[in-house]
Amino acid sequence: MGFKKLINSKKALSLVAAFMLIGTNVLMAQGTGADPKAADSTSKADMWLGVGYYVLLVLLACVIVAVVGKILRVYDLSLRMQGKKGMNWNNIIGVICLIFLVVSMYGVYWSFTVQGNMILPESASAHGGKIDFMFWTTTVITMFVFFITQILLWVFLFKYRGSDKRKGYYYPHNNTIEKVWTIIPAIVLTILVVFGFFTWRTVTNTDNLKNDINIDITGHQFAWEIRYPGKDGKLGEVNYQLYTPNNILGVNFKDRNSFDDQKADTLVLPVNREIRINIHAQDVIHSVYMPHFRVQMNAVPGLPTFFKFTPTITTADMRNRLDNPQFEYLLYCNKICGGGHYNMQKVVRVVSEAEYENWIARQKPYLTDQIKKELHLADASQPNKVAENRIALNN
Ligand SMILES: [Cu+2]
Repeated sequence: MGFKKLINSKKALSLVAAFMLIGTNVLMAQGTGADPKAADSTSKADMWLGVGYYVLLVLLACVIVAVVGKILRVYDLSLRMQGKKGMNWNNIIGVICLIFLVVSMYGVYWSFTVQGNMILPESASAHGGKIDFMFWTTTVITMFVFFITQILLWVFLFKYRGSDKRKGYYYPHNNTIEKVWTIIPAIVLTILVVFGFFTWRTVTNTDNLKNDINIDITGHQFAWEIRYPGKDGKLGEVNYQLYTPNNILGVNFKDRNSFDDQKADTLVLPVNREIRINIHAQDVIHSVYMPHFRVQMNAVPGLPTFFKFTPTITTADMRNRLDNPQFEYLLYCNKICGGGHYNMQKVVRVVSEAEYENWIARQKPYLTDQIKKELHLADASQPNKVAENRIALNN
């Protein structure tokens, strides 16, 4: 094969693409591996060793299959050389199809029993039941279709495997079959989509916003920042242009509502109260994901989004129900937003109203002494002075 031909060959190109992909991953791993923690870099090295191990395992399996195939081929040729009838490849392929069906069905069973146990516990929010109902309806329908089609496909392949005794029946077209397999999936999918649309509408219906708690959640590479509205229940405005290393959310202190805003490390929520989380992103798209509450909403830079929900089970209650004293609700990032994406996690704690009041009273104000100094604010309780502050220059 000439060099030009090699360059043009699809195989060579896909090999190069695969190597480039692996190379990018290694580079990204090195980027985050700059972390001084030695333990972290050891675990990274272990991870790559693990990946290498599985890649080698797959290659080994391919070699074994190729060798067995060659041995059978040689055996087949030697039979023919002796004037005997060679191996019946049609039967072999037919049986392989049946074996594949059995093995893959066992895989499905394994997946249901082993991974099925990792399924989320009951929903801890008022709307979660609706999402779960949709999830299970879709799962049951798709599983039903999956089993029927897979069994038909592989049994058909076995039953009608190539044979010298019969000839393939030429059957080019049948309008009825075309209609059946187009119209039925179309109806089922339409029902699922319309059903999903109405569920989403009820989940995101914001007409009855009363007495809710407004909380800002801001994503950046690679952490979530949480801001509570303080006693007035109102969050001060944010503007990314006001960002400073101390005022990392770019809170606008010309807005009086921002004076009593508080920052928190944990997202603490009172049970059975409506929560409105306002979602911001400062760099790339992140996604607020709280699976136990069946909540997910993208965090898009420049386009604040929100999600409203009501937690219904306290953390303590859930620990009892799951018989797991370590259990915590978690807030994750659900967009692969860069090398430290896995680290974007916060604990969410659902507590009683009294515990919440007690906790919120102990949270520090967002307006720290450093920010006051930065803004030349001698005393934040004198909002009149704010109009003259330095941030005016930023506008
Ligand atoms: Cu993220």
